[in-house]
Amino acid sequence: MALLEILKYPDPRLRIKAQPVSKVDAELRRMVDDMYETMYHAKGVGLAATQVNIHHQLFTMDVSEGQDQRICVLNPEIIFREGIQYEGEGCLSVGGGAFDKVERALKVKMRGLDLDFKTIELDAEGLMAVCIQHEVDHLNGILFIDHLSRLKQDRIRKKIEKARR
Ligand code: GNR
Ligand code: NI
Repeated sequence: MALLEILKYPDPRLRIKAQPVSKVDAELRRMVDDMYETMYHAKGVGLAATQVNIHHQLFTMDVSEGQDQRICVLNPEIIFREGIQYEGEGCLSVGGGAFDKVERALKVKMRGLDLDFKTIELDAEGLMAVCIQHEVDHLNGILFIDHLSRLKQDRIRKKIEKARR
């Protein structure tokens, strides 16, 4: 296994729209193992392939306390959304200590494929629902800060620029 480099905003590669996965082979399985390792190492609850410069529709997630509930979804689609929640979000690809509330659906139903290329459906709410919406956004080239006001985005951009110098 290997740790992968996580792309950091404003890297333009974070804006690439991911392509559907068409098959599961040894290479993809290895990539998923590396994504889990990278996600756990970075203390993230989710990681989209886009963040590690792989532009295929898949993400890993583990929102459990014990880091023992791995979920990997290929070609995810949110097929149902209900309610609203407004919780603080951060992102492994956005530095500068950026953390802010984003409006999301409270509950979602997601459909996708597992690593055996079988259709799976998952009903989620709370943090898992936030994470799914955040990761599906990544696969479409969208970052959580895109949902914030222009003023807040400018502040985050300035903080990141300062931290770089
Ligand atoms: O680790 C993460 N935590 C988190 C907290 C609140 C809302 C979303 C997230 S996802 C983030 C990891 C990440 O950047 N995934 O793309
Ligand atoms: Ni993220």
